[in-house]
Amino acid sequence: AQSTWPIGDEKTWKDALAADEEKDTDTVTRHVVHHVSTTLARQAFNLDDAGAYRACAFSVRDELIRRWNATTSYHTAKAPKRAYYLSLEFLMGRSLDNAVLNLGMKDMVAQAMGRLGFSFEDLLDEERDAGLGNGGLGRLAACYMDSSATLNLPVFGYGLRYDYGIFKQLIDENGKQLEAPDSWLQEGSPWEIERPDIAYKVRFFGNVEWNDGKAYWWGGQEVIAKAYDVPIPGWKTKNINNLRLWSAKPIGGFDLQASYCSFNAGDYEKAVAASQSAETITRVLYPNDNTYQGKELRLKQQYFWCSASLQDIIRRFKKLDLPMTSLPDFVAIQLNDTHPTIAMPELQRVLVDEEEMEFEQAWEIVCKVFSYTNHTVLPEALETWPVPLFQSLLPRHLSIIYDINSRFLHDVSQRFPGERERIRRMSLIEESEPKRVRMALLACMSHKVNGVAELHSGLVKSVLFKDQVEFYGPDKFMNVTNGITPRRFVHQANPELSNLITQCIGTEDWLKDLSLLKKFEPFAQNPQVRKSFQAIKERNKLRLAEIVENELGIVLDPTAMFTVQAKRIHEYKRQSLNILGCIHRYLKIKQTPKAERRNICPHVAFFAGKSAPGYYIAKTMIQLINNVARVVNEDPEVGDLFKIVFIPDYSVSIAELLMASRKPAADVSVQISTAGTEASGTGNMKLAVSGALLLGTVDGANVEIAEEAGEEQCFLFGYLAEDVDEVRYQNQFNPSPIEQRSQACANAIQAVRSGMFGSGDYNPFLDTITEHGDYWLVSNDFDSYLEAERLCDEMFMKNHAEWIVKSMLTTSRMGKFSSDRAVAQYAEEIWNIEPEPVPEK
Ligand code: B1N
Repeated sequence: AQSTWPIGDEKTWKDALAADEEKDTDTVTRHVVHHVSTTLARQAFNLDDAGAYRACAFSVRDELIRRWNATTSYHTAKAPKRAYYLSLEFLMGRSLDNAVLNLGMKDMVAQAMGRLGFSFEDLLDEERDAGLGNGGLGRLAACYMDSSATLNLPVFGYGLRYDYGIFKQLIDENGKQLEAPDSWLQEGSPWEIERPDIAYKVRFFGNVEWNDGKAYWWGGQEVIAKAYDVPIPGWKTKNINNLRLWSAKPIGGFDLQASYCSFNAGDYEKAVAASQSAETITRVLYPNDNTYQGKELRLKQQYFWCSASLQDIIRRFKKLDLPMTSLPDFVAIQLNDTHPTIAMPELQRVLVDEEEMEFEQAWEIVCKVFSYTNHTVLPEALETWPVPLFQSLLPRHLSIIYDINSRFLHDVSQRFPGERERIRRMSLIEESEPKRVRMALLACMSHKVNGVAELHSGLVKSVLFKDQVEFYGPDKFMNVTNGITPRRFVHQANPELSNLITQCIGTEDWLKDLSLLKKFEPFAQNPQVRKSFQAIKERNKLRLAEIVENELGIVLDPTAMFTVQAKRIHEYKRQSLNILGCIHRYLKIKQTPKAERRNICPHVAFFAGKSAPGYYIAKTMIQLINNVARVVNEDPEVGDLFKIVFIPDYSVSIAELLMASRKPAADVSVQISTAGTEASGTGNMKLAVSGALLLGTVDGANVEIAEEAGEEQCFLFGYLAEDVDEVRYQNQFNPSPIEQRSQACANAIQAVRSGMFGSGDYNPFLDTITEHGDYWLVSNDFDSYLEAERLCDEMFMKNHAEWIVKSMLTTSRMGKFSSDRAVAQYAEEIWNIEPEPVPEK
């Protein structure tokens, strides 16, 4: 039966809504002016680019919200099974260009802004990045939100609304990294919708009391989680999904009343201090990538976010008026790494303590609802929380974890009688001093565990969770290779290339089915198209060179080979190998007689990336890169043969610029992690779709990129993952002299020690290679790295036509690496959810 209209006159409502739906340049212009004069309270006389950007963004946001409302009410009415993506990081970058492209409004909006006297392209640069993440893990979450919306999948994101995102990186006059706070909300963000109506209480600390076998958790500190919603548009679809970010607020009413009662200066100040302590929870993103730092505030962030998200999920489920046992038919929750693992014991607590369910039955439900993605096998990144910290912050959860553990270990010892060592390894509690909770093993109790590239998933099964595979069986463990959104990283970032592909294959559909890129492959044999492809790359390189000259004062030869290594600075990613290779190249140029120098392939080595503020060796590497750059770039003998550029403050927007960009300028993609350490990498995919050739180790998704592109298109080198342990052991316990491992490496290191690149304190970093067992195999891989570079140079110089063909083949064969493919796989193989497109009326 048709439901009756809930309030007021139906026609009035519907006409008003319909009137807003017609969109053309005139109406967009009117809406923008409306926002200028009302939302901003400004006029043509005092409107600058920043203001015009905001007014424009607000009118685009209006359109997003209209469609978001339609999606929300459709999904609420239909109540399909949904997936919830829990991630502590969402690296969204900028939203305006992405939104107008997805909505199909770009031309209209650009025209409207043009009429009002602004350049739309200039306005795009007014937007601040939403930098609520560190690197690949956070950007992956953002790509998956984009793909879920594009595929019309009912996926809901949950994260934290940090007041401060990833810090801003500055480079001082000594080449060192400095950090400044990223106050991205200073001017407010047009892309979030404040939801004062959606708020939950979250408890910390306190006591657990038992009564009749029932646990009561009470006392401690309570704070409010308040929701902010970020609409997520998909490519050419009416569906708009939601990303809900929580912000911590003090419990106003309660504290205030208490301080009215016994009012004195001391209490009042205490109340204010308590409110500040509440807000501290979502103050700032932890700036570590791939390392664990056991801080109490971080565990508070994790529980705050998981508790609020679960309350929200359960409230939505309860509207269906079904028994709790059917929760897994309506809810799938994906854990993005172990950061949200506390959500598992939290759901158990709700089911047992609040819904009064049997422990065993509740735990079965919990395991069915959750699934877990592992993103790293590096031991230093694995979360293990000290038991005393857990005991004080989350006493009830600790007791639940102990309960689960004793049941679990009982099962293990039944299966493997007498294997005490195995039981010790598999316990959720590490018997260290103090004891620690192993979050990854808890997450493994969920119904599916996946790694993020074939090689990585293999290591997850054979090394990290070997015991767990033996216990649970192999079916629980799987691979979903990462992907990237082609909308942002090709269409938006590299519009000329996007247009060329569309022209050649005669449809834009490849943007939502990236496997269609293979239709571009035959055009690699077409000289006309080859010329256009090369021209696009050259224009992009020229534009990048202009930006580098304007911003950094370094003059580049745009015909030189551009190599790009853009990612967090980390020992395992081996910017060390790259910069020592640069020093080797520099020394070689200096040794080459002038007449022979024209045989050298001109090079520009781009570096970009942040180091965690407390990561001393990584910071030293940044300093070395900058100081080598200074010496090389100022050496007149070198000239155009070699330049080194460190692009400061790497962000999603800079990535768009460097990799696959409005200026996608890389010829060579540098992906040189020690084999077995980079779980997947996603920058490798961004660079490859834009036609950069891979110079890399046999690691992470490099393997699959080479498989797809064909090894002839790649320059692979270095020890294989299966051999790393042995080499490492040799380095540690039976080292040969560094000169024997690589004379070239030893020479480059010697050049640094000699003071050629200034007097920075490089020794602690260099000693990790020469004195302390070279854990990351820099010296062992050095010569094969140089050989791969040599082949790369030779091809670029001597056979550029072939290079272009290889570049086009690479682009054409990257269909696999769309995040649409990845998300569709999660939907089918893990979440068991279906597309729910909002019907056109
Ligand atoms: O996740 C990316 C992968 O492509 C990268 O290879 C991988 O390094 C990255 C703790 C992490 N793994 N672990 C983290 C980030 C923050 C933190 O606090 C760990 N990031 C990755 C996407 O799968």
